[in-house]
Amino acid sequence: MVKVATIAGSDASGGAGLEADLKTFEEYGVYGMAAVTLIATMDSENNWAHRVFPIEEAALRAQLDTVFKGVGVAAVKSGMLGSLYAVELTREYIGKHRIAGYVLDPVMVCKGAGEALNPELNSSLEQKLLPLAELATPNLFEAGQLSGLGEVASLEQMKEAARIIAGKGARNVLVKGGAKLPGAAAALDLFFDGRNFEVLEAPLIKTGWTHGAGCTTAAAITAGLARGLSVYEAVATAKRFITESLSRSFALNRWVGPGNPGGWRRAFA
Ligand code: PXL
Repeated sequence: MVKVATIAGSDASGGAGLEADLKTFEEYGVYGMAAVTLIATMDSENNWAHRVFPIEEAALRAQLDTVFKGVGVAAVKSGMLGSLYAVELTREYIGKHRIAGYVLDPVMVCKGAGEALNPELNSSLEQKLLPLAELATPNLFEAGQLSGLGEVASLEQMKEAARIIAGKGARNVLVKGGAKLPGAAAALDLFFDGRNFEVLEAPLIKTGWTHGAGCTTAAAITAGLARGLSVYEAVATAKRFITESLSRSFALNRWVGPGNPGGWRRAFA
């Protein structure tokens, strides 16, 4: 059995975080494990306001021991870490267990939350985790932060950000423009392997229900790597996966709608 793990927050609404990761791993036919870093909750009676409950350090370490010791995970993804000790522990376990297929999803904002979560964590993430990453998967906002460019709003700026982020240690970078690039006629992401750029395009899916798209994409790439795909193949496959997922997204309630990882199965069954 191919085993993969996510180090991520729990999204109680089920669309993002480790819930999205585990659903995605299942679709890829790999065995998913999870070390939860924090629990995010949302208030449906107060504008879907987010609250974050960190998991204490000893509990996170004990989960990482459970996940890594004697298991042989083929690839690992990290998502929302939420604390300096979660960054440190992630570095320690990825390093100690020599995880070659480490996908760093540098989650800094939740859709709907607006503001950056724990901005003071960003430099720690950059210094401690980027150098271990086989792939970093920033969205436009995160690419702007990690690169120091601030705003990233064009393909040229995506390229510049990818180059800078690779220079900080990530072996490969996927800047996820998705539907967010101003004026984009397609969902457009940029892959950089340290030398060459590849632009990945998919049809724009006209939906506001995109919760969890970033988590799902990074989880799909992680599962692809675990199954032996090259980094580029894993990225290109994940692009098709997220497109199917978003084409079957739905309203969970009046505030939020998740993608639907099962869309893949329905499309190709
Ligand atoms: O979509 C980013 C994200 C990641 N991880 C957790 C979240 C969210 C957004 O809600 O709750 C746990």
